[in-house]
Amino acid sequence: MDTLIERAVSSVDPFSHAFLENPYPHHEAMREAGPVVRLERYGIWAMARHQEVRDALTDWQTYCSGAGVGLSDFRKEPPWRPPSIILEADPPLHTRTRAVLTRILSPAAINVLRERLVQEAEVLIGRLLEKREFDGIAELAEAYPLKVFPDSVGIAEEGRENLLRYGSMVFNGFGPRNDLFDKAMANAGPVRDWIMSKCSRAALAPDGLGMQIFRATDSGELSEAEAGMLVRSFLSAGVDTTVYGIGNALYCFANHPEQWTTLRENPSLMRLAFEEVLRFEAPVQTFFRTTTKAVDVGGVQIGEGEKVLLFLAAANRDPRRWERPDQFDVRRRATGHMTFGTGIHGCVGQAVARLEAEAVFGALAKRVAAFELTAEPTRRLNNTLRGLDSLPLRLVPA
Ligand code: OVV
Repeated sequence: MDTLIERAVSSVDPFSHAFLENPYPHHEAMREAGPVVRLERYGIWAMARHQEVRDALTDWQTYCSGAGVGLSDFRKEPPWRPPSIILEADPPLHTRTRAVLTRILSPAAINVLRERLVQEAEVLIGRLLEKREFDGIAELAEAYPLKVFPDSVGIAEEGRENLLRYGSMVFNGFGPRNDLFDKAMANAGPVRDWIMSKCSRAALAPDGLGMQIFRATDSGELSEAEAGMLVRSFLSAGVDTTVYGIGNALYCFANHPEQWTTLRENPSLMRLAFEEVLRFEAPVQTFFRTTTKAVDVGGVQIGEGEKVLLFLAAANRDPRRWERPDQFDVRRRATGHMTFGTGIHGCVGQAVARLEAEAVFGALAKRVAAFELTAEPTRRLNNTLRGLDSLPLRLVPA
């Protein structure tokens, strides 16, 4: 008997400038095309509906990470850097490394950073209020994480600009070898060397998150080399994600002033409001998985060893899951968005991300009535991340 299910095929390039500039119409087309879509340009599969993205993320036995979570299949071509032992790993290795970071980054453990992070946010916002006009990306969305995150890990001050360069390499590195990839990798050697030099025990402050990883070598839970690799994971995943997240939040509040007013009138909405930013303008748009066996997705057969592109940001606006998905609404119950992923690889640093956002937007809510755009924001295109290059702002004091 012939099947009635037609396989959806698309020629779209999800890493093209046109797509990255405005992905949302393409997300809708992919969601409507079917539960899974063949992207013939790269010979891969894509999922854009909330249910399918969630199901794939929670089934690590079928959708593995060990072959890389970018386009490149590590079983077929060498990765551009040694694979991450948490992001690009499966159980049992992943289970052991993840346990260490889950402990160090638990909400209770991270809460001890709160006072210092709030204090730093208040100092920075005070300075920006005096300036009145500034670039919300360079002077706030980048400046804040670049101060508090390496301070928390226990990294020296000198050379911290390499963190953004490395983040660009890592997140563009999940895409194809396109112009964005080549540009990010142009000065890869010195940037990589700087990063790796910060991943040794000797380079880390005694009281930071980095040295806490090395403490897990005492019990034999990790080797010395593995501890260094997990510090590399902190430096890979901990900066750009929060830079783009804080930048996107500023962009949302500048474009939706009534939502900022609602938030200021109801400070208890702060945590939900940041989740809504993550749903609505996801800083991390996509991750790949690789199938370990043939699988049926809504009647479509996917073979073994196939790359599957999961559109977290499209799941976040799936009308099957959300009412008025294209509306930014800080009162909505936005938890359940896919921006932190879910399942065994769900973002292990999410308590740090939320704490940074609460500190920055808590400080802003006390003193800023509105954000005015003084010029059009410009986008910074990236194979994985969505965010801005510049966001010219004027603060209206409360
Ligand atoms: C979640 C994430 C993003 C990028 C890099 C890594 C993790 C890593 O473990 O290196």
